[in-house]
Amino acid sequence: MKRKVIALFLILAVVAGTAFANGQQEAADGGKKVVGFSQCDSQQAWRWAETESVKQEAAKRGYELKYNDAQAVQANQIAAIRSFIAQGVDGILLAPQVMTGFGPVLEEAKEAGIPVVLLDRLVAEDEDLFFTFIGSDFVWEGEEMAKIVVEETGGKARIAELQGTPGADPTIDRKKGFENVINEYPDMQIILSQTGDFNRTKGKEVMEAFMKAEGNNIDVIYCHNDDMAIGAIQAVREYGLEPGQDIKIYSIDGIKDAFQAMVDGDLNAVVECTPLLGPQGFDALEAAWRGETLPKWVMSEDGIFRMDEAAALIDGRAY
Ligand code: GYE
Repeated sequence: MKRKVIALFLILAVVAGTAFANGQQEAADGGKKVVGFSQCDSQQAWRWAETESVKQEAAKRGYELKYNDAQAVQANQIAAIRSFIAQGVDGILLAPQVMTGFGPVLEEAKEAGIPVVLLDRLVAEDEDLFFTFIGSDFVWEGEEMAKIVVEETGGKARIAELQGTPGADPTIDRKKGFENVINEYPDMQIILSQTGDFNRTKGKEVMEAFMKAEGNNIDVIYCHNDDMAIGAIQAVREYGLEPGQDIKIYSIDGIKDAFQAMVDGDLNAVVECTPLLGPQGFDALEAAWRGETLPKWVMSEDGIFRMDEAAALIDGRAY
């Protein structure tokens, strides 16, 4: 009997000791950090890669991640950010759908003392309302793409353009950058231009309409992202022309499917735009938590890839 009491006492002591030790540790490091990630859309391969990168990095660093997919509706995204604020998260990663309309909710996050890091797209709001923007130089992407098109067409082409989501900075700047270059060449002309919403299905639908209207007059298709290019390739083929040959096709992002399309001879070149922003996103939040400042734009390094390089590189692509 006595021995049982002692044993029970020892067990209780060990349990209590462990609880105390855990409590101390939590107090010392403030507990597990909670981060909200508001993703604007999940209908694109590029965004799956970005979401994976964020999820993996959160797990690696031991943070709890609250994930919300706004399904391409800005109101959903604003509601998600409000809910993150109400839950008292320690930081927010925001991949915004468009540039405008986020001011009020960003004010609310600021008042709550929650740092917001913008991933992959910028907002047209006061710079004090976000900690930093991590993403690519979209004007550069458009310019580099146009230089390749000029080179591969001898500076003479009738171009159909598939634009991204209206009001998003990659759409605005990829158009601007491309036009900066082709405006120097009188025989380079955009004859059709419409949004395909950065989306494979819509890209295909718009391209089908373009083919019906001008099928045999199009020399080049410039797509603001790879997903739309994959849709455009299908539309060109269904129309009875050979993508990559009869009509040259160019796009931005560098997803695996685009590399495969280059290997297959359907896509002529891509300018890269990396979606692997998780590590930098959490580095930025940690800097904010330490009270440091970062430049308002942490620019990604991107590459340029032509059709003939794709076969050697496809296996090494991380997304
Ligand atoms: O190119 C596209 C995505 O904002 C950089 O948006 C991103 C772009 C990317 O939907 O595929």
